[in-house]
Amino acid sequence: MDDTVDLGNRVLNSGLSKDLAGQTVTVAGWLQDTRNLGGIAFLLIRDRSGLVQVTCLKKKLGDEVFAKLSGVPRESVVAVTGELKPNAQVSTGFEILPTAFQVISEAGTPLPIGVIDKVGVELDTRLNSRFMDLRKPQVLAIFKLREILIRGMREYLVSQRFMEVTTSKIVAAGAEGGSTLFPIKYFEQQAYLAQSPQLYKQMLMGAGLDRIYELAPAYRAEQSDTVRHIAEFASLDIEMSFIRSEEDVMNILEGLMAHSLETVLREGKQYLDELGVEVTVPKLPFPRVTLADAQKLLAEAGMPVKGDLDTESEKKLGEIMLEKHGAEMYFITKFPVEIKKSTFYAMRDPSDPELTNYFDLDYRGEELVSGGQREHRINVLINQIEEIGYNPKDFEFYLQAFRYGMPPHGGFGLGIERVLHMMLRLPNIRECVLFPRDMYRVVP
Ligand code: AMO
Repeated sequence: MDDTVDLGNRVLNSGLSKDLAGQTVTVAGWLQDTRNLGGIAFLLIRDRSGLVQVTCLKKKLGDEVFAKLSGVPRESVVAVTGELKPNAQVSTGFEILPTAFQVISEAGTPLPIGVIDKVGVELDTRLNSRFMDLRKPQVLAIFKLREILIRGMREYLVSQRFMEVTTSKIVAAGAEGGSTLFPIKYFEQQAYLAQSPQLYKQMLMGAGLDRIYELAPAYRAEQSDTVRHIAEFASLDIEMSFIRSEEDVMNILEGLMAHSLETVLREGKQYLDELGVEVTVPKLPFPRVTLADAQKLLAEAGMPVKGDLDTESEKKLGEIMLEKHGAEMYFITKFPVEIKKSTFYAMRDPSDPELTNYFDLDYRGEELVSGGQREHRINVLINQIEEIGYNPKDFEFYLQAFRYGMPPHGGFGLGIERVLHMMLRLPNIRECVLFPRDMYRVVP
């Protein structure tokens, strides 16, 4: 038995099938499990595409080699060359009979967490050893689906002539209120991590870019420890010009959600099955309910709320919308100025100055998106900045873009992890981030 393997010939496990019977193949990956039955041992090798069985016969390999191969610790990285042989008893329909076997990197024991053990492990423990946790197919499935979802979103935005941009995440002023800003020392100045590309998206409308999107991290110093807040999330932001009202923005958002969920269903079935979840593509148009009507519905259901919806009433509204409209996704529109006051850039409803042209998109009771029509008239915008006690001078870099020709525009910010959290019915949003950040976690 050769103990070196030429990795140049390596193929993914998913590239093998019983059609390759009799051929010599090379695979490499993590040794997931070994079943040693005395005269025969089955080694399961996992790569990102799936599992392959390597069958070792003591008679053929000799005692010493057989003992060595069947004694390699679980989760070691190994490479194997051997003959592919059909075998109806193996779930893939074939096995590999090794002619060369190399232990590339031996795993220590015991493992920090098991990869195949069914014992429930706390999320915190899993996150502490995330590299190992990610080896589990059910965990990997979340990130495969994340990638498919994002691909669907990009595809849709490109089809609607949106241009991808990248804006700085180091900023001099917040856009979403001071309480969740992360201050950073930036050379000799005070700066912050961007909570949202808000002000930059709008400046790009002043630059004439017309339709843009950005997918980038956004930072929030969230002081509360909840299952739906993280300190760093992936924000999909869009901004578009020459809109008639927020309805034009909502139409894009509906199309985006329907197309991306369709993509997930079409291309991610195997991963949804791995997680045991079913996803339904939302029908267009999504129901729209004003915040005032949502409050009425909640009062009728015995849960009166004044002002903005809290977590519990959002959840309840999700149940009501499902029951009343059969809708998992719906818009809450016409947020009052009182609630959106800190959103100084929000346009107020021309027919009712108490209301804004702002909306949320909720998915089964959780907010995925906030957006609306922006105020593009500089004088009104300056008034709104002053109304909440900010100094327009601090926003001069932004206001400049409104002085020399700014079209009517609007957009939204969507939390990617929120979509996954609800779509995959996961208990905690942290499951949708490779290396999540929160009040207590900054490693790994
Ligand atoms: P908002 O502050 O509502 O709006 O954020 C938009 C969306 O971002 C997601 N999100 C979060 N996800 C996880 N953890 C968090 N701590 C967190 N905070 C926000 C949510 C939310 O709906 N500038 C506006 C957007 C716009 O008007 O274009 C903004 O940032 O899914």
